[in-house]
Amino acid sequence: MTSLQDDTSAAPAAPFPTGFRWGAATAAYQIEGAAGEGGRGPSIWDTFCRTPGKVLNGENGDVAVDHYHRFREDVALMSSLGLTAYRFSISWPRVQPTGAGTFNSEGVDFYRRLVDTLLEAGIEPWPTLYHWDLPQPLEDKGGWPERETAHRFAEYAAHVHDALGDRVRHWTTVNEPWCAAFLGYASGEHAPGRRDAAASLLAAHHLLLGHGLAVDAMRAKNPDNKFGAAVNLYAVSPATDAPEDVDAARRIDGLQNRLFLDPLLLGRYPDDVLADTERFGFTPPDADLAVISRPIDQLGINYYSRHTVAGTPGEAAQTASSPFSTHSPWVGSDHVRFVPAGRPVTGMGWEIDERGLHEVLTRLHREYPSLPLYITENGAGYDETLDGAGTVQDAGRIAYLDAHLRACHDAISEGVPLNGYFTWSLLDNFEWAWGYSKRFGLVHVDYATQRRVPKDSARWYAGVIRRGGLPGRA
Ligand code: IFM
Repeated sequence: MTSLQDDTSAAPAAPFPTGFRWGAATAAYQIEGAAGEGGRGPSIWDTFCRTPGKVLNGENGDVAVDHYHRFREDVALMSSLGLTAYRFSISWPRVQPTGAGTFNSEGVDFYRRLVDTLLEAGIEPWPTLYHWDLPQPLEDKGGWPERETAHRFAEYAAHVHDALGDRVRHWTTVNEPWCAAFLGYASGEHAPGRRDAAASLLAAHHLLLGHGLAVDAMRAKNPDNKFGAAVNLYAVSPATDAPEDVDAARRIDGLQNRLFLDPLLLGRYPDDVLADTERFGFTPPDADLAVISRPIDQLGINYYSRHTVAGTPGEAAQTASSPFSTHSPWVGSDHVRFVPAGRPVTGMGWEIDERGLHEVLTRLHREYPSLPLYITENGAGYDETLDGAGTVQDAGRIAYLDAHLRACHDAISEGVPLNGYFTWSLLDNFEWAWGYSKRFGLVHVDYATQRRVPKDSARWYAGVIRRGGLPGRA
């Protein structure tokens, strides 16, 4: 073990509040497998993975880490780590194979069994209703750019709530709508692989509308439940003080953060983002904003890194080419460049910047006060293999988690209402367009045998949970 491991019986150097949720997160398509079992219908990710050139090595989630069959073993692993909460997603096509009409009781039963097993283990279930696996028949009818998809989502959410609402208290509607909208419909790096800036903005709007409609539908059934969405937020900095860099930072912050936060929490789209996107005909109906901004009980924050951006001298935002084809750390740009700031990177090439998490948390508290916050994802992906001793000495991940948890601790000490932390991820899994090449798990999975082996980070995190906080620095 690394030097961060210390005597877990000692009082923590950085204690977290009593009742703080200590969790880990996963998502259905990334772990379940059993793609053709139990009456599950096809999703856009099944289709995308079968499209040549879209996913590294042509891999897919057909088997993934076989969680569908091994969920009891996985819940036992969670218990051994001492998790108090587990965030997972529900596969819409498993529950409602065509995304409309008939529901699949076998699919719903899988989640009933999972939730019951978690509860028996004393682990609070935190389901997310949409983590990117749209039923393919809904995409065939236009997908998220179609308003009808938001209504279908609310219908599905209500059905899941009927089945699990007596056992589940905390509900997340949509996960990372930025990714679903812009990677899915603008840059095409994610399913369904479309490249249409106008459609991606409509997708963003309808994901938000679907969130609001789902909250209404579920809250009507149980107003005591807690509802929210999970957004992927970045700290954003201009590369220099030059006006074009400052403007690039404003644009990227607008598209990445405020395009989602302002409608959800303030009931309006940011004027500057509407101006930047006007040329794509994005004129969301005002009436929808009342639904989108229904009061939520919690906001989930997925945080990984900071964007440092530069603009092109002399080029005004309004005349620049589409911000969407360039608004991804994975895609080059002619008018906004994502520039390295010289920090160490994870195996994904993402810069490690825990102060960015502190910045995001304190900003949320300042600009959207009093909202209970949860880190619903935070973690580090690497290319890893078992070592000769049959374990993974993932000191890099431990350092990443330690630093980010210290940033959370600082924010809490400054009054930020942060109530829980879910690391991404419990298990190594299917990392979307990266296939199985990048591992984010606390637990290593041998994809050939499905054998699970806790990494050093799993033992380290278990110590943090047992201690109720972080160890002293070595
Ligand atoms: O694996 C993903 C997850 O599905 C959504 N958030 C980011 C993770 C790491 O890329």
